[in-house]
Amino acid sequence: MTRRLLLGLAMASVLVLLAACQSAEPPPAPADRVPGWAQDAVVYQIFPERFANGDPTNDPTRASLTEPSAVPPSWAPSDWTGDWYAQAGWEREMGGFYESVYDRRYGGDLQGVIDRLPYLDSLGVNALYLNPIFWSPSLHKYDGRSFHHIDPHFGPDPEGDKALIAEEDPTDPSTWHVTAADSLFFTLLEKAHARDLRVIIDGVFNHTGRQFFAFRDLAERQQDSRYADWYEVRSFDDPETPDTSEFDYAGWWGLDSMPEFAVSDDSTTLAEGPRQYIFDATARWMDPNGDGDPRDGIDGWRLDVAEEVPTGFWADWHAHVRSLNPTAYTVAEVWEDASEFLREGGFSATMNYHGFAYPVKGFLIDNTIGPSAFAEMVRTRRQNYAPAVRPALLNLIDSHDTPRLATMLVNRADTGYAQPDRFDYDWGGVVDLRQNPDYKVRAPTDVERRLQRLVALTQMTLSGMPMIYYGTAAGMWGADDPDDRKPMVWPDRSYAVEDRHPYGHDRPADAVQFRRPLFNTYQSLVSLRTEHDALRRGTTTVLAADDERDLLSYARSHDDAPALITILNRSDEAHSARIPLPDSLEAAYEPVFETPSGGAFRVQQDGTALLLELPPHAGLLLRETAP
Ligand SMILES: [Ca+2]
Ligand SMILES: [Ca+2]
Ligand SMILES: [Ca+2]
Ligand SMILES: [Ca+2]
Repeated sequence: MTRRLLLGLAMASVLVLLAACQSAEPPPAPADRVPGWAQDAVVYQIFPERFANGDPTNDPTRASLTEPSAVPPSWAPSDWTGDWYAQAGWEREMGGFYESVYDRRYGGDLQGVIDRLPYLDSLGVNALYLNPIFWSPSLHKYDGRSFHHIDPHFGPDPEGDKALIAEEDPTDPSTWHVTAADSLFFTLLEKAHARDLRVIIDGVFNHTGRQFFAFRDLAERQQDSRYADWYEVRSFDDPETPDTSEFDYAGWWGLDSMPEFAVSDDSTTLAEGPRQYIFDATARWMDPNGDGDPRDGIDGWRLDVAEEVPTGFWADWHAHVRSLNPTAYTVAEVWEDASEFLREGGFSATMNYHGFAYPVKGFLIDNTIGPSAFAEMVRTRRQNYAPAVRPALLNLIDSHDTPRLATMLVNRADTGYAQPDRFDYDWGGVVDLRQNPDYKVRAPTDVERRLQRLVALTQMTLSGMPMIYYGTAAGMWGADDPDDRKPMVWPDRSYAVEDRHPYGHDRPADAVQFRRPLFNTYQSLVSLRTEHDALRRGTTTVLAADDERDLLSYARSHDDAPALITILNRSDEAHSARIPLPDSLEAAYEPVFETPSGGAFRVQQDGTALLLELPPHAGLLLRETAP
């Protein structure tokens, strides 16, 4: 970022930038950037290495790791059902838990996703977001080695795929093979689409790994490489000094392991080499057979660290994307307000940490803000976006980048934030055990599970596209990366008790198992959302925000569809409440969902008011009855 700012300060660049702005097409209207299906979507996020191992024969090998020589020869794939904090022999040789955990591989793959499509269907979601699936040696694959092939270890023939890929000229798409892994991904798309599940994949276009074909060539041939202008090289190696390498380049966040693509001379887009390559790879996944019909391709992209790539690139890329598929959904990874950026870059939406996850942390998790502040924060942050964008904002609470929801609840704070603006949401100094060894790793209590259900109820009844992180509905817990990437807990497998601690601290022995009642809650809520237009498209009216008693109630209504009313009691006390209904919402209501809780609910109506008795930490959803 700094690098680009500096470049941008050069007068010549400023002039070019101004000229470009004057002649550029205005960004497309929001309605042309947000596909109609987005407002009806409930998304499930899959971290492929940890979701399901459908094919043990393709598991990563020691030789496939980023630096094989850095791990002991006894390295082997890890036990899917073992205690997360227990280290295998090869790991103990490497040192403590956090020294070895990034070299673990569990063997999750695309066959695993295909095998578990019925599970995803049973939860009721209708879209999948897959973390990166392109070839990369790491477990997370944000350091790509190619963008035009699926990771060979996600498919049935890793070594065969690697041999095929070696025959290609990566910059010439006519030489690209369809590998066995590529082909299995196309099968996944076909099977997902047959179930009306859309598929969104991760595009990491800011940087690559060091094994990326262009970077490897550059590292070897230096200024003679045909890829010399693909990266931001600061200095080439001096052959006169054979013992030292002077080769230096820009890396994402200063990391040598993630070299950043160069930008164009006027710094408004990416350099031509990577730009053209990304466009070619984009077309491959959006219309695999190239017949102009995108139905055999993906349905959308999540764009990693989007703000670190020039906005002009995104505007052009979106024109390309929409020419391939006018109903593609694109979601930027931006953690703060992204309204201006989305407009200029042409995105459909952003990951809604700012407008959803932060306020939820403040109110439902930590309870350091009351319902009125929560409602106001959600309303004003949402209003920054164009009306067409609002229902497509990706409302998430946890992801591969944050502690899991259950663990945020276990560690809920009630005071003293280091980052008050975000309620310490995902604040590294707090949620990462390496910086805060007191962050609790235990399973949630019953009260914490009740609070989790309030979060789920809120997520499924507010405006925005809900996204459920894998395992969250199954009851998984875990601190920030790497502990938020444990292998998925499946109902048909049995798991070791989790009783270790990464630093040997005392902790309870926690049974690791699929939590059917919690899954049922998510299932009911997803189904209610799918069933009711008002929850997906409706306007939101706050009916009560009682800071004294921590009660929040809001209605969603849409045309003639039945209205729904959400009521949340975040407090530790039972409360009775009288909630008057405005004229527009006058009707009879019946409960369609209540969170399991320690006490009894009572719902009555007195003319135009709801009379409620609510147990502590309880949530209720009412629906307008047919006249
Ligand atoms: Ca596997
Ligand atoms: Ca040298
Ligand atoms: Ca096609
Ligand atoms: Ca994080």
